[in-house]
Amino acid sequence: MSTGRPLKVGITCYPSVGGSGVIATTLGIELANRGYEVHFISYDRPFRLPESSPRVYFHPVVINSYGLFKYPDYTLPLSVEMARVSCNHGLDVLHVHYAVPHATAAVLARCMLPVEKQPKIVTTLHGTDTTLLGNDPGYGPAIHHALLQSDAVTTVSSYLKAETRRVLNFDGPMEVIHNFFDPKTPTRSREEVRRELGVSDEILILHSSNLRPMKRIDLLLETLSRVKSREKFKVLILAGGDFSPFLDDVRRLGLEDRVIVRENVLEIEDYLQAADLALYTSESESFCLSILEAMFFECPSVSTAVGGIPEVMEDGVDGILIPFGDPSEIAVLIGVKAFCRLTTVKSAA
Ligand code: GMT
Repeated sequence: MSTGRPLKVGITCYPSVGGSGVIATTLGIELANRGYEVHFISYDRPFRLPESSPRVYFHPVVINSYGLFKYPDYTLPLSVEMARVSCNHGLDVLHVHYAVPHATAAVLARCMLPVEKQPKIVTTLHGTDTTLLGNDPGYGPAIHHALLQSDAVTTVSSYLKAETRRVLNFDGPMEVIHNFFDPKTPTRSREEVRRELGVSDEILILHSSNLRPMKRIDLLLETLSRVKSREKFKVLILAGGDFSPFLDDVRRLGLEDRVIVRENVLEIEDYLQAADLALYTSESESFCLSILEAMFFECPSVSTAVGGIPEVMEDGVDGILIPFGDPSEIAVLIGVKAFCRLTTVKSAA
């Protein structure tokens, strides 16, 4: 595509805390830094999008709830806004992150426009849009159709590409573009952050996620309650969302003095540098951006070896991979291997 000017790109993503929104926002900001004009189109301003930034625009989608509708509709107003922004700003590309409903809305938006105003559509699959919704008969055919209609499809891991072939039976081209991390400089020192958390010489275990069911927070807490290590440890949960539904479990498992929660944190780098070890007990994961983020700060991870995670971290090098399932087994591994070996890796780094 050669227009002789920097491209104008529309980006649609979920604005709430989550890996797909983080990737979409970081990408948009970087494109704008490189001279592209970037238009975010979503029901809310993406949480990592600065209030004002050169060449970056935000177009909110207004959702009405009409009496006749039992459920408010997002797809149609989103597609109308995509078409409006494409037409008024001359967008060259609509890049949608997470297929449902964004890819379908983009295809519909393109149909509303005259041929000369139609943008190319790039769809990036992030995970559950294939692994969960792709398997749902109420969504699968619509996702398959939107992928067929997209000009380019990318997935965040080879695992997700293979799953998209298998689950959706999609045989078109797909490019694997792994998640990336563009770290900011921490605003406080490691010592200051540990002081804020009330952590001194204890080992600080980090878990950072949006707490959705496949993250298996139940297993995470169960695992921590079974760690028999004589080492003292605390657990910092960077929660992208409300952690309160898990507080009963924290109490039941006697972890009140161990667990520290910070919700919807923007300065994750401050906390990443303060951690000694990261822990993930996901049952399904297309990539796991949080492991990559921890890795940048030389924080090794103990994680279940599911989905695309083995593409992110090498067992025994960046941390330890464990089969999904038994909290006792994970706990033993944390106690024996991780506490002894991984913390040596961290302190030697
Ligand atoms: O697919 C999801 O559940 C949503 C998405 C998100 O917004 O957090 O998560 C996925 O996208 C991330 C960024 O590409 C990946 O790092 C996560 O592994 C992936 N989550 C799952 O596959 C469960």
